[in-house]
Amino acid sequence: MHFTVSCTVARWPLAAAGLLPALLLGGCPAPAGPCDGAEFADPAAVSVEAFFDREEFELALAGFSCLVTVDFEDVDASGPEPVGIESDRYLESHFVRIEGDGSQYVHPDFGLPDDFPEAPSGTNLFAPGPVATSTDSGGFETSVTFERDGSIAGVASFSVVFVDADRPEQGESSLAVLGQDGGVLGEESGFFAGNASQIFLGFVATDAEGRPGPAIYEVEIVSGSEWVGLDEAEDVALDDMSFLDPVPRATPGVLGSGD
Ligand SMILES: [Ca+2]
Ligand SMILES: [Ca+2]
Ligand SMILES: [Ca+2]
Repeated sequence: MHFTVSCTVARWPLAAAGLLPALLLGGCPAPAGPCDGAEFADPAAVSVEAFFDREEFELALAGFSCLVTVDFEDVDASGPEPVGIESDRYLESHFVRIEGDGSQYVHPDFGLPDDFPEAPSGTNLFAPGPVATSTDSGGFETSVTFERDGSIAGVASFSVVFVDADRPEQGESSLAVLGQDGGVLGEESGFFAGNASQIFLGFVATDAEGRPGPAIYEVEIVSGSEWVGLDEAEDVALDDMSFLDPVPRATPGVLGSGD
């Protein structure tokens, strides 16, 4: 079973507001054909593959729709303190909910310029809260889900960039993608590189013919082992959460049961 979805870029106000260049820099391949009418595979018939190589990831999506990217550049975080954002900040514009352990923050370096000298896109990075206190080392886990047209939704790909994952012995970072029933479809953990490194990691769900299918309903991200600005154990920030057009689960006559 195949089904279609429209995904004209103009629907996203952020693109219209001048963020399209950032979106393109964030890894959106030039669509080989029109986004409207793109054919997704049946989510039940797909398997999931991980990519640490951005080019290979984009190749797996080649000619298929365009990626949507949350690059956090719309947040004014030019002051010294991290800026809190709501988990539904990108719900209307991107159909995505980004939820930290208790809160969510954006800042260029979270007070650690040696670890975060530059962002993968623009100047802003993301990190989950809560901020560390004298008795609590704060948050380091993020849940990403998708909602559209009043329904939870699935995506055929998800990628994110981990920044400064350089102390795995103090806390492993990981990325897991979950299916509609909450089962883990794919997971990578323990990856690391040098100080201030930027590690791309993406998952693509495809059928046997390589056609992407919207099988990913939730993404769980572990970024380090403490609030990103604590500087005691493993501090890791995130940027550029990208995914193919979310497809609502309950689409009568398209997904069948729609339950
Ligand atoms: Ca950014
Ligand atoms: Ca570091
Ligand atoms: Ca680190």
